[in-house]
Amino acid sequence: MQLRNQKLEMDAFLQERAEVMQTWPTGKDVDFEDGVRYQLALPDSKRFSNVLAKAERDGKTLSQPRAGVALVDEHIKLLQFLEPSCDLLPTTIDAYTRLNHYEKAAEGIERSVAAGTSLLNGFPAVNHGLAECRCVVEALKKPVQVRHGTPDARLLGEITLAAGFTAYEGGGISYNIPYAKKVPLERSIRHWQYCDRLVGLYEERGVRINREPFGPLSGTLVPPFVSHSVAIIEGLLALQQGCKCITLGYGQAGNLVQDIAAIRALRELGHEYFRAAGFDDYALSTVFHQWMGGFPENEAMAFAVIGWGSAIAALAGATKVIVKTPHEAIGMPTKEANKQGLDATAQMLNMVREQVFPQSPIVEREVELIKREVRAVLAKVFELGDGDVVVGAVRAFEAGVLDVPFAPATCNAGKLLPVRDNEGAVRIFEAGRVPLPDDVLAYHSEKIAERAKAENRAPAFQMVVDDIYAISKSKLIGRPR
Ligand code: 8ZB
Repeated sequence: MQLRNQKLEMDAFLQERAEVMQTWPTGKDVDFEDGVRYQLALPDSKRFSNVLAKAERDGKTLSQPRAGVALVDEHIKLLQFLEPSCDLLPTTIDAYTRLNHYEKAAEGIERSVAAGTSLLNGFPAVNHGLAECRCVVEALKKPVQVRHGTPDARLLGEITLAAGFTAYEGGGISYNIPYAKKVPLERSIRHWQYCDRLVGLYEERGVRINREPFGPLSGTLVPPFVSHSVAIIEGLLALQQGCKCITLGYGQAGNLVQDIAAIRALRELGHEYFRAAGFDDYALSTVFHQWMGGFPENEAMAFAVIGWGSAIAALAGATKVIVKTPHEAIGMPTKEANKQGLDATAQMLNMVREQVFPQSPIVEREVELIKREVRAVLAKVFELGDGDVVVGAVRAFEAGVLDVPFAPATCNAGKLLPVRDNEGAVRIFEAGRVPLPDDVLAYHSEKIAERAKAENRAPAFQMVVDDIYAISKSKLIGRPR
């Protein structure tokens, strides 16, 4: 049967649930009713959606790190260390768990115990199980989100939500295309319908769980319209399964005007498409990711990248900002480096918070451009799906209508090529099979021609390569030397 954008039937969901819970022994400890009771007893201050809603009302941009280590006690110590320096907490899940390789994660835990240090790149929540996950939630005062990169996150969701985590990152597209090579898109979308349905069941019981599609995708020169199109599709899929608290995300591209316009366009387009689909009972917020591409190794330079991202997040009015660390170029940050990223971010947010970026026709124009691009792509998605956004999304990836630059998934065309213009905004060098209006494409070509002229070279793939490395080499635009 063809996968469609329909709320999963309860019987089918429960049957599937029984299977999911058997995929690893810790599944048997999960009891939904107990999860609901536990969630309802959490104080408001620990509920992600409450903190987001208050920030929306106050016009405040919140900060959130990434963090996760192998062992429960160390993970708690890490989060307690970061807690005073941020507004929202993460639990970043390790790569084995993301791939459902729980045996490997178990080995990683054992080896970490023996080594006296974390040998996993995140917290293996499934292996630790419900009670241990609750210890994490209990040990903290601020809300905690599960952050990962998992095409099949059903068991992880069951365990962590029953354990009292109040936000869940990911989506069937955004946790497949940038993260997996060979997972069929229908399969990851189907598995995320399950996750969204589970969140929807908590919602039905009065438990608000925040859902955040992963905005930045490959994190490499992704044009705003590409990630916005995916974010809106995943928002629609989540709402369809009963989710009610959605945070749409975007990864910093580097140009002031484009980044401010992108956050505005994302929020406005989100409401436009959600309402058009008949949803009105939902909360929408936005997340801005500090630069997701290559970082400079020099820590002082890395702080400048972090600072610029923080300034834009505040000026753009994003609800929260995901924070990088001065160790980004090297690998996993120490807890001290993680805190430094948060402190640098807090200083900038506090200085920029009261300032409003002036009304500007240039920003206005960029907002309109992004909106036209997203509408063109999504119109084609709906057309390909005969009105069904799931069918449309799968066919759109097959057709190269949805195309994420530099993503590993074989179901992604990889024909769209982005490049920076003369002011560093990400433009379309080659559209591949993405159906953008002719005048929009002409505008992108014009902006790229401006740069080519300034650099006295023809636009070519070398420019794209230069751009990919530019920020790590202390520039925004990859100019020839
Ligand atoms: C797609 C997200 C990549 C970013 C960071 C990477 C990179 C991944 C952890 C982490 C702190 C972790 N990241 N796992 N940061 N602790 N366990 O996510 O460094 O910036």
